[in-house]
Amino acid sequence: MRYAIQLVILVFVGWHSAAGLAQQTIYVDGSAGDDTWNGLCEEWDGGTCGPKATIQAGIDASQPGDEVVIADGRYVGVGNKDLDFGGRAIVVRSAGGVATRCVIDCEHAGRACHFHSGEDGGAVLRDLTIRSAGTDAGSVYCQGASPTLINCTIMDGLATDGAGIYCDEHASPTLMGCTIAGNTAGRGGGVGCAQNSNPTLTKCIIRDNVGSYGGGVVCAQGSSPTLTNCIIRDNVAAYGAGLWCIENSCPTLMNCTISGNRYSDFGAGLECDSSDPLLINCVISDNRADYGGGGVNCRNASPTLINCTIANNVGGWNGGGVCSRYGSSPTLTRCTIIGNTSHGCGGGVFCDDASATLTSCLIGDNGAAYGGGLDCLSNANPRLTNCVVTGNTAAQRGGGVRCCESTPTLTNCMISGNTAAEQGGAVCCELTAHPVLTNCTIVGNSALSGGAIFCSYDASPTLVNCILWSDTPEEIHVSSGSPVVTYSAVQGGWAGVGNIDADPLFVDPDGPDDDPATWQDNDYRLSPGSPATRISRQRPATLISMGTCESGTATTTVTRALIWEPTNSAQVASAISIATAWSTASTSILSCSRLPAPATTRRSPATCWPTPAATRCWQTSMRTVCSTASILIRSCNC
Ligand SMILES: [Ca+2]
Ligand SMILES: [Ca+2]
Repeated sequence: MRYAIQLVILVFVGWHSAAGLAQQTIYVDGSAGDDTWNGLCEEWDGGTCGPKATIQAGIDASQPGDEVVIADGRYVGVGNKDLDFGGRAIVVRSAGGVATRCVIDCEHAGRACHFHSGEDGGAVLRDLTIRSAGTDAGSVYCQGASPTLINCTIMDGLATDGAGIYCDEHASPTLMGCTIAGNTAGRGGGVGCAQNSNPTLTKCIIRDNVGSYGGGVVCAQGSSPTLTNCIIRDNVAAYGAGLWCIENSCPTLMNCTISGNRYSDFGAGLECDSSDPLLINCVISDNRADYGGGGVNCRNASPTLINCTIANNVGGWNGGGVCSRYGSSPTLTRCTIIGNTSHGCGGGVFCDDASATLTSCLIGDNGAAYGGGLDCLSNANPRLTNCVVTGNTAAQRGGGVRCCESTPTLTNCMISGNTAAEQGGAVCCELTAHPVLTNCTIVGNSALSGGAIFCSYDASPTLVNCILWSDTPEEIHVSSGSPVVTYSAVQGGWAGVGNIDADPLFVDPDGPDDDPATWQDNDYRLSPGSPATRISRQRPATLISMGTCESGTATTTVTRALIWEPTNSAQVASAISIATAWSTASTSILSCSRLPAPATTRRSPATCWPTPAATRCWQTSMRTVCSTASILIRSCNC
């Protein structure tokens, strides 16, 4: 009997919904309408049929499945703001389909819309401009509701939280093709996410917003939005001008550009605090922080970046590109970290009492006072594998890498063409630093002393199977300390088991252009018959190559692009799975990242030996932010 009753109820509900789906169009016309009319006629018929005058009257007259169509114009005042769908699955859109011509202007008193009745994706705002809200939260406020916004512009709003859109209490709205611009809030000038809210933003632009925290986007209290093909630019905040992620919030960004965000103390592009975002195929460029982490700042955080370009960012004191502190451990795979600067430590990457894992990354053309490419300070133990550290500059010590009380591990890395005005052109080791370099080629670096390696204050680097050659004024300079060098080729010689002092016979160390300073074309593979190849037979069996690579052993170039525009969580998971598989493949994996235009330090291609000049365009249907330059790094598996 109970089953039968349930069945009857289901049938009744089904019939009722079906009746509601007989779609009607409710017309709203602010200048020619009247709220006493029924809304069913676009123009008044002289009786009761004519457009409503206010948007709320149109919504109130609608049934689930209806469309409320708004004539172009500017809508202000009661009935045209603080809109409430009342849980209806309806489409509210402009008649003309052009957002700029149909404007809901809140005149800085109230918000445009408050979704708080469990609305789902069937509740739609489309082709509208929402402007000048003045409220506690959100020009559009989604409170435990997940509506859809398509081709809307939200601008000039003022709020305490999430001035553009605020997502709260498990709200997961979908935004497609929206622009959120010029809004101002205490937290989340453009987008605010709190209390496990996971909005999805696709092809959205979040620009010129201002917040004390999170100028563009705030992710807080376990909120993990997904942004695909989005641009987050020119936002301003004291912390996290682009994105501010705190309290275990782990957004996913794919094919996004985070650029030109500024005036942050820390984390101008992306600030991660106890949060682990995932970024794939993203560009983080031209962001400026006053103190640290121009591109990315990590505080007890472990973000993952795959195939990302971190370019031309400025970290005032530390970490122009990436700043890792307070036990953080970011993972960067096939990333390009290029042209970043800081006045203090770590032009490219700065690790302070923290680690980082960099695989198949390029750290090039960065600059700082200490550690032009990478600075490791106070128990910092980053691991670099298959990386190229090249063309970086230190105004004082450690052109490529500086280590202070730290134990970084560099395996199969190329450290070339770095410059320090004082000590340690390639690697400067200070204060009981114990870096471990295995299978590394250190070549063409220069400094006042210790072109390749400089040791002071009881530093004790370990080098195995390395090549140190053509560094000026000498390869190794020990002020105090005890470097241990074995099975290595060192120009000028160095005491140690298996070491040789013989030209390793690089294929073409200055490249086809015969200029050692232009590192892009320099070819540091070993020629057949290189003494470094012969000596390699004496090395421990587990180590198969001296330096980063030998000629004639390179496997077929493999270039793969992760081009993906996921439309659901399963596809996102699949993309992550593929990217992860690539990052662990043992054959030649090339990293290609797009550089934003104009990029002042565009290089192509950069590698430890010539590769086909592959120019690739990444698919972003938002716009062509991609690739007139492609930088390739081949990880060697000689
Ligand atoms: Ca040459
Ligand atoms: Ca050259």
